[in-house]
Amino acid sequence: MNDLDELVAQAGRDFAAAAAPAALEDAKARFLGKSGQLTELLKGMAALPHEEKKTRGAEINQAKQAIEAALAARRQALADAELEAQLKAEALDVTLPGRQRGAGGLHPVSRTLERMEGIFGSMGFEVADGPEIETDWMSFTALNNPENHPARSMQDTFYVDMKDAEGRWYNLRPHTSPMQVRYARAHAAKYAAELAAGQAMPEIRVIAPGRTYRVDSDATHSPMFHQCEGLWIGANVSFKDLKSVLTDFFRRFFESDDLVLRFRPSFFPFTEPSAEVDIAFESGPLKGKWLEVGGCGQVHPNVVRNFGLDAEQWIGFAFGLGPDRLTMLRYGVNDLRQFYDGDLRFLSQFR
Ligand code: FA5
Repeated sequence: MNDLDELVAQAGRDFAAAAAPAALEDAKARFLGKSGQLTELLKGMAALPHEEKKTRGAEINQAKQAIEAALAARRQALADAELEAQLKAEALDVTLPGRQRGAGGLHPVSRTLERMEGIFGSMGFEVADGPEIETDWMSFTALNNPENHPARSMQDTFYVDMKDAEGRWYNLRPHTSPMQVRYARAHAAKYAAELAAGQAMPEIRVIAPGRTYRVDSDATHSPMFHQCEGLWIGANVSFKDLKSVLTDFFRRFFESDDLVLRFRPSFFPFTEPSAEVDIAFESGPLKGKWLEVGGCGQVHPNVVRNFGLDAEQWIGFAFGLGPDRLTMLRYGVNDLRQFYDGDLRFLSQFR
């Protein structure tokens, strides 16, 4: 074996011994690099006599090609091995059962809201929607709250660091009652025109469900909760009508003709007389305990005037119900904050 054959054989062994691409490149440098063994042989040719140069040059070139071919083959082998290892590591087991895409469902409180809209809709109530950021005037003043009424205090209400053009602070509405004012004011001119044209006395029959906010947090209060406002006002809508609408609503909501409601005398600046409505839990850990589910009453004449309507002509009632609490009662849940914890183990029970 001449020196070149030996060199080619050595390169073959070194390349075979290289277990990773980096080691292979090191081995390549030892033969084909700037000071590699083959490169040195090529450099040494300069000293050879002219005749020898030809044959020796051809031999060295042949050896170089053989080394390059061995290098390319080893590179390919290493790349193939790496790919195979990767494929093995990421292998798909097609015999495994497929991952199911979990079916979503409506949030239990959304179900309650839909149910409420359905029942009130069947009683002829329209559904209105309005802003969650309100002015102090809409949330309080228009609803006959005296300037220093405690309901305006920071303890109840989240204020927003922003004033309207008239310098009134904005707040996250603490109840849906501003919607009474918004809805009535939006339609007052139309009603006045109808009356002026000699048409029959119109009426407002509307509910306004939506999110509300208060600085509150315990088992029956959350800082973000829902209310469903209701307003029925017209020629002579009485407190008796209020009681029968709410009784009918709750009996249908809970699918129970024997449901007992408790109307408790109460105070709201925007209604007179006013009441709070309680319902007892029929199941769950709080069975038999009363839970307040809403406030209601005959709309105060000052509020009717803020609607832009004639308080002598327009008489009726309003209510504000708590859909989160109705959901607690319906499913026997004892802490409404669970509705907003985002725990799918809890929420998926209501799918
Ligand atoms: C009011 O908010 C009045 N605007 C209701 C009203 C409307 C009265 C129209 C008269 C005429 P109250 O603060 O009681 O009233 O709230 C009404 C209902 O909202 C409560 O009965 C309760 O069911 C629910 N509620 C109040 N605060 C929370 C809270 N932090 N978390 C969950 N539900 C609440």
